Amino acid sequence: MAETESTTSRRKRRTPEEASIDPAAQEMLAVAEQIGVTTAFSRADLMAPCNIGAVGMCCSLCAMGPCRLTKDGSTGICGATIDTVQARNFIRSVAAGSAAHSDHGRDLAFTLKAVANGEAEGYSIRDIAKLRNIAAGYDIPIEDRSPEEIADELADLYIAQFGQQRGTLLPTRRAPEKRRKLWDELGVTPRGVDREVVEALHRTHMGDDQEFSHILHHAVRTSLADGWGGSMIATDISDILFGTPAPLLGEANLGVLKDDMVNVVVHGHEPSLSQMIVAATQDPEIIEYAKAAGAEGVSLSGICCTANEILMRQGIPAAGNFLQQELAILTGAVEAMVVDVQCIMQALVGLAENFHTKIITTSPKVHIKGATHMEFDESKALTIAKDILKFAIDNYAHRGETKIPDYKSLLIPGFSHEYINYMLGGSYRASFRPLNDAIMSGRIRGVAAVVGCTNPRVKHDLMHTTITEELLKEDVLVVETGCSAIANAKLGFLLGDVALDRVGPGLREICEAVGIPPVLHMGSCVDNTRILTVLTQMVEEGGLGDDIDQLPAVGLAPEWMSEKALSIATYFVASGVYVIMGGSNPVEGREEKVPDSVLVADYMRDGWEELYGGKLEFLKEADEMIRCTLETIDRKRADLGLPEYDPTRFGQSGDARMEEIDALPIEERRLALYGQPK
Ligand code: XCC
Repeated sequence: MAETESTTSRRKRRTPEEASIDPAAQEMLAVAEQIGVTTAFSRADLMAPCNIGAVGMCCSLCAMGPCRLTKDGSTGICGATIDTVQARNFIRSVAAGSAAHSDHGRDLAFTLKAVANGEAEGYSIRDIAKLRNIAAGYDIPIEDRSPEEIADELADLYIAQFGQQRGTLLPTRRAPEKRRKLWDELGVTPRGVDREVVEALHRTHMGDDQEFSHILHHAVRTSLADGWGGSMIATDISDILFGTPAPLLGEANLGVLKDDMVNVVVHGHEPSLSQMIVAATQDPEIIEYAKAAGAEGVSLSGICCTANEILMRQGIPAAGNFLQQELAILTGAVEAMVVDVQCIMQALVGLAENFHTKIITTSPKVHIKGATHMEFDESKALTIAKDILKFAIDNYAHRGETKIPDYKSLLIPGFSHEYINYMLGGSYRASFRPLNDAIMSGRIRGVAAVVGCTNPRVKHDLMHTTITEELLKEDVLVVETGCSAIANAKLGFLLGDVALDRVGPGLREICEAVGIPPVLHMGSCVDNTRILTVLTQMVEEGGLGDDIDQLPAVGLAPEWMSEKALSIATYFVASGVYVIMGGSNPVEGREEKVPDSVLVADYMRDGWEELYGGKLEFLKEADEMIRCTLETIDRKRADLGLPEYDPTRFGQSGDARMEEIDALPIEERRLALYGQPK
């Protein structure tokens, strides 16, 4: 039955405690209730997802439809089967996700070009060593050349990757050799970023590709153009221009907003403008301007991946993850929310009308009706950043009552793959050897990447934190990006001493020896490419097989919601990783098998595993995700001939053990230390 006003209004509304585990979010949801405004949480309660669209069985690709395929054997007016329709919808999502990440990379390549030519106000090349390393990897001459000359050539090479028509997308050469050969044999090596995205759209136009596995074959190629293309380019250039992250102290959650300062929240994904806003907040002219307006200064914080970009590099606090964008406005303390691209809810503008908050759009690609548009232009980036801050400061006088939740947590972000390499071996012995050795000995059972969005269809932050907590107890090292990292930061998992009491004995020893938290925050969503690089370096270090699919590693996106997440999942699968997605499965819904047919969901699990050694699976419950993660890690350990995981073998050394011994009476202490009374 179609959803109507009367059926929606009868749906159960969750209490704030049922909607989120985060007390700051709960407080703001209660405020929303009190003042009678909606949020994504309450709108999700009121609107049931379309049960045909949710499982990819609605085809709206031509005007004979939309055709709703509801039962096995049904077809669209053109005869398209459920398999074909689901695969078409899936690849279109992958293409959109790949396009979003890659267009972000393209814009950064243009910024690099402008910086190299002195045409970008306020920017400079911050990481010359990374620039030289990357350029040398592409055979760009680096000796006796200025950073600008090298950057100019690298920018041209990267810009060309988007429009390249034939050949091989260059960053793919960073994948393990065996993997590259496999991609070549299977015909999925991406040629050019734009070409793969365009072909995905062409293939799904009415009357084109109609064999679901053939459509999905190109979905893989399109996703690889993202992970080993556009996203990797974005990460490289962000590091070159804004600095490669290294650990620093940061804060997360809505409590980072300040009562006595002008609060500017940057939200979206691209670091170009937000980095300039960071610089502008330090400008004496801006500080004076804020003081003249009666504030103590300007306090900058972030939401979503823009937050991660400036948190990782400058320690600018994260006000929250995706589902907290509206909640930040509900505090009444935000003078301006400055948005760029991706994950920005249109509802922000309507909500902000209840407060003094100004929503400022800055990208030529993203306008929102009712928002103030102040377009970003790299040639006068610093001037624009200052104009935005002055606009926010002028708005401080209009602030009414504020309700800032008193919750914030410390975290240590900044684990770029370069830093992980350095921290494991130091300046002269930088290497992944200690990590591989720890996995081979069983101190670390395996590695899990817990990444991705938050989604109001599930309890906010709960899946991310439950899965992370359980995997840490099982001695699994967790790496994170995106909104998942912010979720776990709130519980202290990204802070060594807080988290170490909650991890298994072997992992604890390693974290204490190396001096790291058990959850490594590796950045924004485009920075999932850092995880690809880490996996590749683990393979190249030796002892854990000769390709990524042999590593005891699993990827999880338990609260995913965006099309970008599907692209990321697909390129990880094609790189050899078992990927578990939570929430809804966009290719399920068929209950019986038509004879001789394969379910699309089964194909993504079993068919892709046969081809790539990685597989994609949609699981509903956290327990199931944890079980499947551990089973896969243990199976891969066994396949590598590594000792079976046994936590009782470890935990006899390390800080915790020393503290226990120190607390003993002297005789017992000697016994514990030397095995006999002395
Ligand atoms: Fe968006 Fe990157 Fe998802 Fe968060 S995790 S909701 S995509 S901000 Ni990428």
